[in-house]
Amino acid sequence: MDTLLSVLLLVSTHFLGTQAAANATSGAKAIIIDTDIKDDVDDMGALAIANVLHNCGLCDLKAVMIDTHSHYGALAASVVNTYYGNGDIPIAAIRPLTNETFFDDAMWYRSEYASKVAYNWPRALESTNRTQPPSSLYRSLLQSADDDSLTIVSIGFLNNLAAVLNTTDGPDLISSKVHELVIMGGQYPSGWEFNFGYFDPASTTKVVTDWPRDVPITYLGFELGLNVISGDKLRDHAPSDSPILAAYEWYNGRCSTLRESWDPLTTLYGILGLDGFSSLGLKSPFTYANTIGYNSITSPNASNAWVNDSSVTNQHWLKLADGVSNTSVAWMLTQLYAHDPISQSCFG
Ligand SMILES: [Ca+2]
Repeated sequence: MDTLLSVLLLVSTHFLGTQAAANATSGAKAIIIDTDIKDDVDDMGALAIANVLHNCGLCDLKAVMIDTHSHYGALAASVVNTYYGNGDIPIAAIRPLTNETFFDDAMWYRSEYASKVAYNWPRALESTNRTQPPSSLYRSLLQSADDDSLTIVSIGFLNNLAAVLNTTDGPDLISSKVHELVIMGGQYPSGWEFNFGYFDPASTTKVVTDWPRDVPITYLGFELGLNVISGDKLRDHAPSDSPILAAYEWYNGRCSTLRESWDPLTTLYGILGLDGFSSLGLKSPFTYANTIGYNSITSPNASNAWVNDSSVTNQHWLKLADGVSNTSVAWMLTQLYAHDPISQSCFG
């Protein structure tokens, strides 16, 4: 993946500080990230990728929506945005806010990072109390967006999007303004997965079932991210003051920065799609695993299964393209996590 980064370096020479304004007028792909940042560290990697590619002019990161209640989530997101010079990007958080921190009662070896990052790095967001609710920020962004212009990347739970769908004109707004919904969730062709079933399976059912059928949806499933282990030797590559590095170290513990890559892969596809790679003269690391059909929820715990219906062609799930290895994609992600924001080019 050195080749990819070299090409991006050549096509992206914007300096930091002026990128938000440049993106707004350049037609860069408008992105909203919807995240449960705090529960897993791969949301930090995903948000780093969104910021790096935003600074490269390859996307226009419009907002970060927090879909869990801990007030540390929005603060950690603000640290990442601020670290990359994008502290002015709006962050919205659901209410009520809590002081909940991560506790690993599943594997019993991972640790809290969001509160530590929040209170040891500069951030533009002083208090999560100052954020607006995601439903109102979604609505204002949808209302002001050009038709077919917004890509929503969901790397957490689907409660925020279900809330938008449940408003009177929400489905029409989504139908006219959203270009694509990209979701990390589910297993393919069938199974149970955390984002779909753990927190709010009813909202998952709402979004998967009732999302306007004229808007494409692309899913990245548990089975894909599970096998891409990124962050290897991150300390050797990232600046020592990187909050991304610190989060990976705190979360993993015992000197490891290795983590599965569900959210970073989803975000990379959400920004570059399939064509974004080919337009750079590169083969996409992703391909669609199906040509027809749609996702369906098959039980109250939000287990899912693909329905092979030839009349539906705008829903897909992702797999790695032929010849693309898990390790090569992981290395690309690791380099993006490690990007130094003071560099005057996008990479290096
Ligand atoms: Ca997540």
